[in-house]
Amino acid sequence: MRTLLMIKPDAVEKKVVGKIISMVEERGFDIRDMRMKRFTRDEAEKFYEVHRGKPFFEELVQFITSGPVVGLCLEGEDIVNKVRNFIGATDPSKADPCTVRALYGTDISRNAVHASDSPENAERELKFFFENC
Ligand code: FUP
Repeated sequence: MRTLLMIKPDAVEKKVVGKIISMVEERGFDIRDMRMKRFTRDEAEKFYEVHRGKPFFEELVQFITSGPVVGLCLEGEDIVNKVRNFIGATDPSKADPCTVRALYGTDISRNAVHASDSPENAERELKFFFENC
């Protein structure tokens, strides 16, 4: 099973990409592929399609296109759930201590990382970064 972990523009700007990748390795996750890119508005709207129409949609799209992001393809048993637990709750102030969002997130919209929430979404989201992952 595979999942997408995405390091968001706030974390790139804070220069904590290396620290987050170190956490991934220390946790023992296997990195299968990795790439930095910048989303176009069209890609961002498609990536966050499920949130279209919600009050935070426009801010979300603006934020995710505001700078480069780093996508990691992680592979392993039950990896979707494991990585969701590893990143913590959406709101960093509510995330468990020692999770990525608790350590490096700023607020609910600038929360440092994204991780796929199901194996189906993982396959869909990985395509934004990797053609042959
Ligand atoms: P998560 O799966 O934890 O990334 O959270 P959601 O899918 O619920 O939300 C996706 C992104 O929308 C979050 F990372 C940040 C943004 N968001 C807001 O900005 N405000 C909200 O109230 C909820 C989500």
